[in-house]
Parts: sequence; C-alpha cells; structure tokens
Amino acid sequence: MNEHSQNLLERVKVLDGKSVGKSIPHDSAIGHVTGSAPYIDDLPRRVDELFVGFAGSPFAAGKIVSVELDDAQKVEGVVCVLTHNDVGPHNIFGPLFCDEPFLADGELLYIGQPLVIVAAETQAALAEGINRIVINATASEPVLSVDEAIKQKKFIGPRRQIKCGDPETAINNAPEKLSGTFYIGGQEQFYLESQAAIAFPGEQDQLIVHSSTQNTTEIQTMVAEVLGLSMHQVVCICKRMGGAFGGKETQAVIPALMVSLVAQRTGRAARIVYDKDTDMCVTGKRHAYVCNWEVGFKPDGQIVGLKCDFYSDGGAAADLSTSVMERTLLHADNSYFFEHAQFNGQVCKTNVPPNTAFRGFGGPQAVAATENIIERIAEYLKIDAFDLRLKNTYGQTDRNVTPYGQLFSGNHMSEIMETLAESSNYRHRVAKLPGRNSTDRMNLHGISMTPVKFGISFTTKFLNQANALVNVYTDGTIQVSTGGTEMGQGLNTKIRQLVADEFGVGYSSVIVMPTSTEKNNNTSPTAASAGTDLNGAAAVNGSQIIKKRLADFAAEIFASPEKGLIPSPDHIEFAGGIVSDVRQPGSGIPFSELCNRARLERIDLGARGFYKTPGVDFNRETGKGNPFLYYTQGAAVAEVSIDRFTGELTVPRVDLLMDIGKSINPKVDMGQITGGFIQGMGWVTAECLVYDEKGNLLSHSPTTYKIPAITDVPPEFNCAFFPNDDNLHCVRRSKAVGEPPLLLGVAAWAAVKNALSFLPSDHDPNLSLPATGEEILRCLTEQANG
Ligand code: MTE
Ligand code: LUZ
Ligand code: MOS
Repeated sequence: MNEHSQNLLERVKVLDGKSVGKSIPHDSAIGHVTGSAPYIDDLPRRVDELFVGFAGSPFAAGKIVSVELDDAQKVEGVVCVLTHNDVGPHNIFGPLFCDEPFLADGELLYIGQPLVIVAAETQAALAEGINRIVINATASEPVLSVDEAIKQKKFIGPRRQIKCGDPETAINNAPEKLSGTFYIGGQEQFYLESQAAIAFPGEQDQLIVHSSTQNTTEIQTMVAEVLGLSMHQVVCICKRMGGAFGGKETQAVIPALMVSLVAQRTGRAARIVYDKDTDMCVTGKRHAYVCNWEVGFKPDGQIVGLKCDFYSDGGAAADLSTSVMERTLLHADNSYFFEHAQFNGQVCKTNVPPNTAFRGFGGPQAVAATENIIERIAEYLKIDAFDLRLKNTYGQTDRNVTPYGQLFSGNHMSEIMETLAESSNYRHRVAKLPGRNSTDRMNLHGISMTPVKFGISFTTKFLNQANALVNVYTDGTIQVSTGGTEMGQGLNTKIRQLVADEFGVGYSSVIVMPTSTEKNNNTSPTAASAGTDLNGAAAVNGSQIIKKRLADFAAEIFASPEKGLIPSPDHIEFAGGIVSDVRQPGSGIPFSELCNRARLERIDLGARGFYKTPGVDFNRETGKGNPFLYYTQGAAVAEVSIDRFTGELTVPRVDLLMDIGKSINPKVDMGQITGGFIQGMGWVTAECLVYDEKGNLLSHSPTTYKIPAITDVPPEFNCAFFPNDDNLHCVRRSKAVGEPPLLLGVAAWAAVKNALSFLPSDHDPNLSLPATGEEILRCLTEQANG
C-alpha cells in the first residue's frame, strides 16, 4: 500500500464521533487507486465461462432477408449462436412501453442493433465466429434527424403539454416579441467501464447475474420476462459501476439478457464486456432536441408570455424518452416565474439506438432552451442579461408558483444569484467587456450567469421508495444493504456515515454490502439524484428500528430503582461507541457489549427499513401537481474567450454557488459539483455526435469524440456551497447533488452567446448547442459577411 493510501486510511481511522458532515474519503477511494475495487470484468473467470459477443445490424433501417449461421457454428471453440428464434415469445421489452426487440426480428432499427449472439471458449473463436455470420438484408431510407422525423410524423408516445395562463394572448399583446428555432445536440455518457454482465446458472433453474447497472430490479425483471423465468429465479448483483451517468439506468438490460440467454441455453457461465467503440455505437445517449420558441416581453425585460415546442430524438424505441421529455417540460421555467406559458413536448422516432437517461434527464435541454431565449432578449434590448434574469426570477411570497402548479417553497434563487454576482465580481467584469472586446483583435470575450432550480424526486410517483437491510453483529459492527447502486457518486460513503451516526459508532464500524435483489427487492433505479435521499433514509429507518429495541433493552440494564431511576428508553444515548443513560453520567457500556448481551437475551439485531417520499403527486394528464419534494438550487458565472480567427474556445474563469442543503460529505459533494459542471460544459461546448448519411456514428471513440480533458478545466475555478439548513424534507437536512450541477454548464454556452453579441452586425447567427469551434466559426463568418 502506498503512502497516499496510508494517509487516506489514517483519515478514516481518526474519525471517531460524528461522521455526517465530515469529508470522509470515498468508500472505495483506496480500491479505485490501487485496483483492488473490482468492476464486472475484474471478477475472476469461472472455470466453464464463455466469452459472449454479438453481430449487429448493418443498416440503420431495413428488413432482414436471411441470416446464415452455419459457418459461424463450425468455428472451433464456438459453443452457440443464437437469434431471436432462440428467445421464445418474449423478445420484446422496455422500461415504460414494451416496444424494443431484444434481438432484431424482421425489421432493422439502427446500425449495430444486436441480431446474433455468439458464445465461445476463447476471445479468438468469438471474433472468428462473429466474422463468419452472414446477414442478408435490404436497406431502406433511415430517419436520422428530428426534423426528418417531424416531416414523416414518426413519433413515440403522445404530445404532452404543461400550460399556465393564456400565453397566446399574452404574447400577441406584448410590446416586444421574438421567436426562433433552437438546435440542441445529444451527448455520450462516456462512463469508463463499458456495459458489462456475467451470468451463471444456479439450482432450480435460477440465474445469477452480475451487471454493471443502476437498476438491479430492472435487470432481474427483464431477464425473468424475456427468458420465461419467475422473478424469484433471478438474482441480480451490482457491487459498483465504473461510472454510469444515466447510461446504465435501462441500457444495461441488453448485455445482461445476452449472457443470461447463453447461460440458460448452455448451462455455463457467460460474460460480455462491450469494447468502447461498440458501446458508443450501440447504446443510447442524451437526446438531441429541437425547440421552436416564441416569447413576448416588455421593454424593461419582463417576460409576459412564453411558448416552447420541444421535439426530442428518441431513437428507435421508447426507453425512458417520454419521462425525459416530462422532465424537460417541468424544467422549461428554469428559475423564472411565467404567468403565461406553454410547453409542449413530443418524442420523435428515428433510426439511432434508443436514447436514454443522462445526468439531468431532459432538464439540461430545457434550461439551455430557456437561457438561449434570455440571452437573445438581453441582446435585443441591449440590457444586461443578469438584470433580466433577476427581474424574471421566482419570488418568495408572490410570483412563486410554477407552470405546473407547484409552490416553489424554500426559494433561495435571488439570494444565490446576488451572492454569486458579488463573489465573482460579475458586474465589474461585465462592465469591462465592451472595452476589452473593442481593443482585443485576437479574442472575443463573453460572460454569463445562469441559474438552476432542479426538481428532486422521480416524476413517476411509485419510484420514490426504497428499502434497506440493516444487520448488526455481536461485535458491534454493522452491514447495510440497499437497492442503491454505487457508480462513483459516493452513495455508499454517505450511507455508512448516516448509519454510523444513528448507532453512535465510528464510520469504519459500518460497511455497505453489494447491491443485490436477493437482499433488497422491488427497488428503483439509483437515479434522479435521489440515491441518498431514498436509500439513506431507508437505511436510517432500519437503523432506528434496531436502535429502538436496543434502547428498550439498555433502559432495563441501566435502570436503578434504588436511585429512583425507572427504565427510560428516551434517556438512552448512543454516542462515541458507548451506550449510556444520560441521567447517569459515566454509566455507559460499549455498543459492542450491548449488542452481544442483546443477542443472549434473544433481541433481534436485524431490520428492514423503508422510506417513501411524502407528498409527491403529479397528474400527467392535466400537467398539474407537485412532482417534486424540493429543489436543489444554484448558479454559475462563466467567462469565455473565443479566437476570432479559428473559433477556438477557452473558458478562463468559472464561479459556482450551489445550495445543496447541509452536506453529508462536503468533499464528495464538491466532487459532484465540479465534475457535474465540467460534464455539462463538455456537452455545451465540445462534445459532438456526428453520423454519416447512412446512420453510422462517426464520433465513436475518444479520438473522434472530445470530452473535456484536465486542460479544459478553467484555470480559475471557484466553487462554493450556499449555506442552508432549512431543508427539513431530507435526511439530515441534506439535498440531492448528483445531477443539478451539470445544468450549470449551460453558463459556458450562454457566455459564448454573450461574446458573439459584441460582433458589429445586428444579425443573430442563432448559435446552436454545442458551441463547438466549428459552430462558433460559422457564427463569426456569418456575422463578418453581414
Ligand atoms: N458521479 C459519478 N462519479 N459517476 C456517475 O455515474 N451519475 C450521476 C450522479 N453523479 C454519476 C455521478 C447521475 S446521472 C445521478 S442520477 C446521480 O449521480 C445518482 O446518484 P445519487 O442519486 O446517489 O446522487
Ligand atoms: N428516471 C426516471 C430519472 O425514471 N424518472 C425521473 O424523473 C428521473 N429523473 C432524473 C433521472 N432519472
Ligand atoms: Mo441519473 S440521469 O438520474 O441516472
């Protein structure tokens, strides 16, 4: 073990007393840096284990004529070759609608769509087997853009609407109007661990599936359904993921199905691990959007009416797209009050892999669309965009109801924006921009502040629940299991902290065990940033059930009738590893001793906790209700610098301020904030998905798809927490942190838009998102040409 790991260990050891609120290193920090934290493909091979891979569709759209498998089957070492014919009657699956074939059947939906599974004794035999498969198919014209899908009326699900007031009339009567069409690109999740799964048979036709998934229950359910098993015959286990970012909320299903089918057919263990290029080509991403918008406003910048029509690229099947669109409609207000607004949403069907969850889940596209409009109005009125934003921000006592009817309580938006403006010296720096831009002939500079208010809770009510299994052992140590999955975000660390504090023991007395459907059933995906809110609360609930039994028992032990002290559980305290009666200072016994004695007295030291989010309710049909328990809030100021000749962009300074309540682990949360922001910045400035006219993804590897590198992190990057302990809704007054900071990345895009507004012509080049060098150069050139 190296010196750094030792230091980390020391920091953990010295942590006695309370754990919550301390920056305890990530649960697996040492494992991550030493390689001793296994991911799926690090698990030891079983002796009979097969290598699994697949052959995919050669066309984005078309029909299968015939598939020739003979040559593949003859390859030495190939054990089985399977198609949809081997699946049985349930080849169709899906998280919301059952519309996605597991293995292509007749119709081809996207390039690389799994068609034939091959299992082999060696990697070489697998490759040769896949090579020898001959797919005869006819190609048809694919639909590869939202615009084309709209033209052909290729849609998934109904058109949805959220509306308040009378936007039509409000816009018509407004003194000023603007309208436009805004193009927003998709984004690859780019987790480091590709999709991966291992399955092997158990007794009574059981299957054990190790999957890199955010949702063990989804894997269990889909494997059971597609393979014709009952749920109690399938166990899904996930120790950790090497990143997920939403990309494993549903899309871990196909690889898990492949190995499960092979294991069922052969009676042997089977493993699949996508290589990076395959993963990028065949799995879904953040949805590209097109937004047609129309806004009416007053000369002072007050918005009086807004209409946005959102269309998203859903890909070839529904996946989570309609839920993603729902979150878009619920975030199009961002942090602004609109008396008259209408947001429509329609998912489009195209010939790319089904698009899916990605950090922010439709929220980022909504916020980008709204902030584009804000920047446009500011530019048009020639007023500072910050004043415009403040003017339209939700109020505390009035102007505080969202278009869907939820009261925005706990609103700190104006305060956050003002505080950040102060700490980032915003006004002073903005005042200097015209001068800088008129003298600097090399670079163009821009600054923008964008706010965010992110609704916390699944918008699908039933998903807002969690259970936890808490086992206390007779030496006073504790194992906790929940349905929550660890993808690097620090969920397990936070659960350890929460449970340690409940029992008043040290952090290292608690371990979070692998997520498994065997211990926690009917779980929700670890998503919507609510992992800790839900699973942490369930773990606390389970701990409290045990603690209550222990307190009753301890009360008996400490009672001393001769001193007039009757047994009183209310006076039992669990702190510092000692259990005591606060009425008798110094009387305590070690927690471990109490546990041991409790077992001898036949007191149950295990419990199952449960939590369901109170109060959330949203009516999809009317578009009204309270979908969220509370909002995580924040704002970002970004400054950009653009090379006037090449369009190349740099981001010299960023300031972030976020209200994440009382942080359970400040450094883990700071990692979420900085990482989330940079990931969002990548989406809005650099990451670009390029397809050829046949539907091949051209940007399918790190060489052609540019995620932010360490050199892209702003040289001046200030991140701070907005102090807030008013969130009584959530465990230990914390707030969800996972997704919201990604939406702050929009500030970098808005700053580019701001920079371009300093060009001499009044023509609006209608900057798209992402603002890549190429896109910026287009705007610069258009402007120069009049
Ligand atoms: N952080 C890391 N390191 N890796 C990830 O894959 N996913 C994000 C966020 N932070 C992710 C991450 C997404 S999309 C969500 S919804 C949350 O973590 C989920 O975890 P939580 O609810 O426990 O915060
Ligand atoms: N998944 C989901 C999510 O099913 N519903 C949601 O509201 C959600 N929000 C964010 C991320 N994943
Ligand atoms: Mo995150 S997109 O909710 O997995």
